Amino acid sequence: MICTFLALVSILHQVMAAQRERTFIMVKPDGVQRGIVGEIIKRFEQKGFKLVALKFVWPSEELLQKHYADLAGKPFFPGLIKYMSSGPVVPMVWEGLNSVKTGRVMLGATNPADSAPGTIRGDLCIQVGRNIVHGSDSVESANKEINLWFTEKEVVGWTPANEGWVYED
Ligand code: IDP
Ligand code: MG
Repeated sequence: MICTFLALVSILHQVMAAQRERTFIMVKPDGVQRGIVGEIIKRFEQKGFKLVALKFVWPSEELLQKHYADLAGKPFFPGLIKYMSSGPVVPMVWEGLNSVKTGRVMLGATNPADSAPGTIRGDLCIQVGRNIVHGSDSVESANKEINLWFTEKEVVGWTPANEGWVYED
């Protein structure tokens, strides 16, 4: 009986740990130019998510075309690539329980006109074509984006000292 219980607890732990997924968050060129990088990092840090990768790069159009491949047919695509390649960006990987879904909630709606106050876009920007930050929309696209922007070595596994105060198990 106790063994069954312990086995169930162990499975539960594994499921919870598996959900400590990774999401790809990127401060766009307007976020960098406007000096909002620290504010965006602060929100993810204060939430309790764990930073596992970060860099400062001026991305090529080729990389951005791969990143936004799903949107290639959209009328705003050329403008999007021009905007995103207009200056340096800050790609990051954040890890935590449901980080993909929660990350999107923290970003707010794509169009800042529809983003709720309290969200990053809702508080800090105005127009959809200058919405300061990107966040993965699914675990699958997060994995694709992480592999596109980072090498395996650039993503650093570590255990924060406060982990037991962020998660109950
Ligand atoms: P998301 O960034 O919230 O995931 P997507 O639909 O994936 O939104 O669009 C990617 C990016 O393309 C948006 O964040 C925004 O910068 C840009 N974008 C989306 N729709 C429009 C539009 O109607 N006009 C201009 N830019 C747009
Ligand atoms: Mg998207």
